[in-house]
Amino acid sequence: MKILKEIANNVEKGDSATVKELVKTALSQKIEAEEILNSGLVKGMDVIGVKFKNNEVFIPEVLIATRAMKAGMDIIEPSLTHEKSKYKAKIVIGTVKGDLHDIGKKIVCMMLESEGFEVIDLGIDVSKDKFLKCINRENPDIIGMSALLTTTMSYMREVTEVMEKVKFEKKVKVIIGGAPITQSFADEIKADGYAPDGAYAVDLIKNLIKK
Ligand code: B1M
Repeated sequence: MKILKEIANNVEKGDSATVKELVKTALSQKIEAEEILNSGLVKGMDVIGVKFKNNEVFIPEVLIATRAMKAGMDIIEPSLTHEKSKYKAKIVIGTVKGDLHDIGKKIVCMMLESEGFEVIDLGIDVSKDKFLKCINRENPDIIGMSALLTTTMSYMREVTEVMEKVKFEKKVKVIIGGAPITQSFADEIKADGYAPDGAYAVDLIKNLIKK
């Protein structure tokens, strides 16, 4: 669809104002919010990701594209909220210590909220102490960790290790995700699940809370 391509192109260019307008227009054309997200906004970020990797763009361009992506996400967020589902669970989520990437985590939070889950977003650079304090304070059903760097994914293991006792006492489950994460890494660090994207995270949590 032409408008989705234009959204992707303008995320890539970092033109926040145009992204906002295009997203509003796409919604008024009754294009599903999830489609705008996945085939428009995320597509644009994907292109920036490849260019960043190939040294065709640098951090300033990536930051400007991030801002444009977030501007679009703010517009679609209310449209993603469907009727509250019968699934009730409290989820605490954060990007692990040392890692500042938060776009993917925010998408996951938005998708979970749209399913009626209660989400507490601890933000970025979240230490194991902060996760633990939050478990004791909030009694969540699920802890979700996100990491985008191969250097920070190992911190997830530190969190699952310190959580081993409390996980059992509080009956909390741990899920992980982010570009470098795999199911085998999740198994290795004894996480209860891995989700490659937001939609999968929703299904994974529905299954975990049934158990
Ligand atoms: Co960064 N960065 N970055 N960066 N950055 C990557 C991740 C990189 C792959 C780029 C590259 O080289 N190709 C590379 C990592 C290489 C590696 O570790 N192997 C990289 C690097 C190297 C760096 C710096 C070290 C660069 C530097 O300073 N020299 C630095 C590190 C800073 C730090 O964190 N300490 C850095 C900085 C930045 C910016 C600040 C400029 C910016 C982040 C802005 C922000 O997030 N507010 C940025 C960005 C934007 C990227 C890329 C281009 C895009 C990431 C993104 O938002 N993708 C990225 C390249 C890439 O991934 N292709 C890159 C879109 C998003 C929708 O996808 O985040 O994968 P994603 O989320 C998905 C799934 O992964 C999953 O669902 C999401 C939705 O579908 N998911 C979960 C994510 N979390 C989940 C949690 C779950 C379940 C699913 O359950 C809890």
